[in-house]
Amino acid sequence: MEISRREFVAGGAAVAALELAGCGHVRAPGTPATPEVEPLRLVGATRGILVGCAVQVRHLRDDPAYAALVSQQAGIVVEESALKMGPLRPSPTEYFFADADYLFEFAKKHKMKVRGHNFVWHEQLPNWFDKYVTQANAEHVLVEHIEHVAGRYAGRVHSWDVVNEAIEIKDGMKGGFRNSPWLKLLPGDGIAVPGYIDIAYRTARRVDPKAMLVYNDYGIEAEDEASAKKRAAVMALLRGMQARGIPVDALGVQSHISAGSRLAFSPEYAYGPGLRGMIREAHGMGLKVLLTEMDVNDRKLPASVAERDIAVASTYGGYLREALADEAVIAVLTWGITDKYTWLDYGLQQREDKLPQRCLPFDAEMQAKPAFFAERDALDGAAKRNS
Ligand code: 9MR
Repeated sequence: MEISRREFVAGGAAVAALELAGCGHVRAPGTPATPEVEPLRLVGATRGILVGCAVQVRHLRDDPAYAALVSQQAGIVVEESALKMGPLRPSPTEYFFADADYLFEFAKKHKMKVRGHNFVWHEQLPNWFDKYVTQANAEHVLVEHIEHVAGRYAGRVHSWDVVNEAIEIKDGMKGGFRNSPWLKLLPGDGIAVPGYIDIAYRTARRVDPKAMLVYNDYGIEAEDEASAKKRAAVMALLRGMQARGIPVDALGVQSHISAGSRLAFSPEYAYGPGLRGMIREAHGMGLKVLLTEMDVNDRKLPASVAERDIAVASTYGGYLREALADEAVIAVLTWGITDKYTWLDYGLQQREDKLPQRCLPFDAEMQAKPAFFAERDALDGAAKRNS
C-alpha cells in the first residue's frame, strides 16, 4: 500500500502551519503561561483520559515555577528515577524512600494519580547488584524488592511498570528477549516468557491488587522494519503471558518519537498503521494502552525555533490523533513537561549543534508552545472513554 506523507504527519511543517494558523492558538512570545486555556488534565478528564507527565522530585523541591506548572497541568505523575531499583536501594538492606514519598504527598495535595516506574529494568540497577545477586538468591531478591516497594504504596498507585524494556531484537535471543541481567539470573524454562517476568507480575498482583500492571517498552511506534519487528515481539510476549495466566493489564507505549526532516520522508519517523494495529491488537486482547513517556526529539531539524516548534507540534498532533482514535488508550504522559528539564539534552540524544531540544509542551520559561496546543486539540478530538 502506498503511504501518503500527509497521513503520517511526520514533520509535515506545511500542514502544521496551516493547522496552527487556522486554530489561532499561537500566542505572542512573553505572554503569561496559559491561564486563558484549559489545562491538559482537565481537557483529558472530559474525555476520560488521564493526562500528565514524568517529574523530577528534586525540581519540585527547588523550582516553584516548575512545581506550579506540574500541579496545573498534570492529573497523573510518575517520577523519572526515584522508584527504580538503583536509586531506591543504596545497599541490599537499605531503602531510600524520601523522594518517592515526597511525590506521593505532592500528588495527594494536588489530587493527582501516581504511576510507579519500575520494578524490573536492565538499567539503573544498584551498584551492589552484580556482586550480590546470584542465580541462587535472585528470585528472593526480586520478590522481596517488589513486596517492600509495592507494599509501601499499595492502594495508592494507579499503575506499575512491572517490567520495563524486556525486548531487544539485536541481542539475538529467542523470542527477541533482551539479554539482561534479570534474564541471565532467572531465565525460566527458556521456552515462553522468561522466569523473572512471571515472578514479577505475580508478586505485584499479590502485593497491590488494585494497581494496573503494565508492560512498558520503546521503539515500537514507528513504521520502519526494526520497529515492526520489536512490536511483533512485544505482542508475542503479551500473548504468551496471557496464555500462561500471568496478570498483565496494559501495554505501555513509551512514545519517545522523533520529528523527521521535512525534506525527506523516513519510515523511522512516521507513525500510522503499525501503531494503530498494535493498539487494536492490545485492545482485542482486553488490555488497556498507556502512552507513558511521550516526547518528540527534534535532532533531525534545523536550528530555527519557529520551524522546530511547528514540526514538533505537528508530530505530537499526528501521533496522538492516531493513538487516541482507539478507546483502549486511557492515559497520555509526556516524559517531562517543560524543555527546561529533559533527558534529550544529554548523551546520545543531544543535538549536534548542542542547542536545547524543544521536545515538550512547554518551553524553558514555562510558556505553552505549539506542541501544547497540538496535544490539547488531539485530546479534545478524542472520543469519551467509558472506563
Ligand atoms: O529520564 C530518565 C533519566 O533521567 C535517567 O538518567 C535515565 C537512566 O537511564 O532514565 C531516563 O528515563 C528512561 C525511562 O526510565 C525508561 N525509558 C527511557 C527513558 C529515557 O531514557
